[in-house]
Amino acid sequence: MSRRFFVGGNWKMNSSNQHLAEHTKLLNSINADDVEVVIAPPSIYLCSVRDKLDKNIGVASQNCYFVDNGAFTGEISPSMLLDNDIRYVIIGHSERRTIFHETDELIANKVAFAISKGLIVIACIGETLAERERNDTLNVVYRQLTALKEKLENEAGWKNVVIAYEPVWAIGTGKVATPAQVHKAIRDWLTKNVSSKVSSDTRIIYGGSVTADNCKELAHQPDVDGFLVGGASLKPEFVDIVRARK
Ligand code: G2H
Repeated sequence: MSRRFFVGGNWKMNSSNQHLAEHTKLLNSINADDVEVVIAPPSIYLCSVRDKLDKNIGVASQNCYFVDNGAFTGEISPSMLLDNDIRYVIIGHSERRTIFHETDELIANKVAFAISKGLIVIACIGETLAERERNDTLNVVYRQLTALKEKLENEAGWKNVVIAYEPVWAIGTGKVATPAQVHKAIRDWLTKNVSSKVSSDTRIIYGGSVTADNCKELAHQPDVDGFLVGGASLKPEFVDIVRARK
């Protein structure tokens, strides 16, 4: 099956009512039905962005917890997201892993719970600079994937997962990876450890300093099925990134 190109805009802790009013107008003008476009604003803006965007553009939370409700101050649950027609969630972003000390196990629990509730999960993996310099890139990526596999259990669990490979050293630094080799390794890992169907169906997207200038070359690398874009997703150039395959 052919994999639909996927472009996520991860606004991180940025934007404002004024910015999102202007930016959503621009996003609605993109007209790229062959691309799955998903915008992840800070949670306080989720419903406003949902209301302003055309229905063919998805909205993602940048995080969620693995319990439906209860005494978990500051958290948001998958059922609350779905109750508000937010159908996607980013889980395991390196900023959650490094700044907020989220472990592989916590992330895997969150991914599995979100999937079980019906969300589409953008699951982030990737190595730090130190790990890369130790030649540990694939060991780290395989460890993060194995944690997911242990919780997702079967093929069906992977159906609504988009894997975002984001080398930490490339995030917001202007340094861009040449991700084709790692993407191929991830796909081979899926073939060997999950199934060839999951391997051929799963979108593996790249994140880390994607811009209008480098997106075309990246978009045509084998096994790169789209992007998770940070800084550039807040700017007009995001439109060019969505159209990177054109
Ligand atoms: C990686 C990416 C978005 P940026 O975090 O997830 O951010 O494009 O700013 O490197």
